[in-house]
Amino acid sequence: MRLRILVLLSLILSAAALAACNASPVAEAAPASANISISLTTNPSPPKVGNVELLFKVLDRNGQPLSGADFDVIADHVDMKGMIMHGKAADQGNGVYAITANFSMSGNWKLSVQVKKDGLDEKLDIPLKVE
Ligand SMILES: [Cu+2]
Repeated sequence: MRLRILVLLSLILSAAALAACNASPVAEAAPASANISISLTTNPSPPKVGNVELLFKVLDRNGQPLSGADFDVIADHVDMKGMIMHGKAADQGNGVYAITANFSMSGNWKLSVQVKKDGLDEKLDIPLKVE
């Protein structure tokens, strides 16, 4: 009987660990244009005031990872005028671009990203709620 309880307990624990694994990171948004789609994950997730790692995964029109692009990010605090951050996300390979942003305030932010590679030049806006 005692063994059975232990087995049950370990099953519950492993289920909880799996659930936690699946829950993070959460895709915040997946906007798309005719030529690319971008999915955003954040660390921590959901994003909180302070340093937040933003990971953008870019797929081309064929659904293939788009690497080697110039990836520009502007973060604008929508709730206020003139609170803007700007930077370049670094190519991590496999279509992933990373940048760490320091969000000094919670609320509604807008990430305006520009992806340039060869003849491609795409701009997309991604809303981001910071807790
Ligand atoms: Cu602000």
